[in-house]
Amino acid sequence: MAIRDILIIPDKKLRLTSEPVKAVDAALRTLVDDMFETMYAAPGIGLAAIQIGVPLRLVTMDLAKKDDPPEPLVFINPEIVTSSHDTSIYEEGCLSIPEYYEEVERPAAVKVKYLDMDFKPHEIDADGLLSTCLQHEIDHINGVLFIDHISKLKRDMVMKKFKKAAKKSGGDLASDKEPSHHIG
Ligand code: GNR
Ligand code: NI
Repeated sequence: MAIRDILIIPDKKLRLTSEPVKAVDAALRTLVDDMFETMYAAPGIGLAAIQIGVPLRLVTMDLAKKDDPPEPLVFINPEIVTSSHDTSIYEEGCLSIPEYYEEVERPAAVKVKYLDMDFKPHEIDADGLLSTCLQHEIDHINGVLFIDHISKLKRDMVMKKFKKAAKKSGGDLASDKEPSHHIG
């Protein structure tokens, strides 16, 4: 098992449309193990494979309360079948947009079909945090981020901040970094 690096915006890979998982083999099991290790270490309650740079339609999740036993969930090729007309608002965060939190309005309930690790199909009716988290992760596998659901003004501010941070820290040659008198 290994903790993998989580991609941070503005990494372009986060905008890819992920490809369906074709089979559960040893490589996929290792990937799922690594996703759980990475998600628990972060810590986060959900992770899409693309967040560690793998463009597959694969999601891990654990919504167990702190101090309760872990409840690891795997969703392979998840799809929203139906969405409720009524909506709910949750404050969301994303491991690919660290330390930024904003309220997002989404359908309150969704019916989601997916495959399990035996490639057996399931359908679940989700509401509450499970509904929000499934929609957030299914967005990821379609290259969509939660900031796409907030105002353009807020989104532009967040993108600007993370683009600046990426430029300062390693995205560029050392010679391209701003002089030290700009630090602080
Ligand atoms: O850890 C996470 N918390 C969270 C909180 C509210 C709504 C969605 C999430 S998912 C997020 C982890 C993540 O970035 N998954 O893609
Ligand atoms: Ni996320």
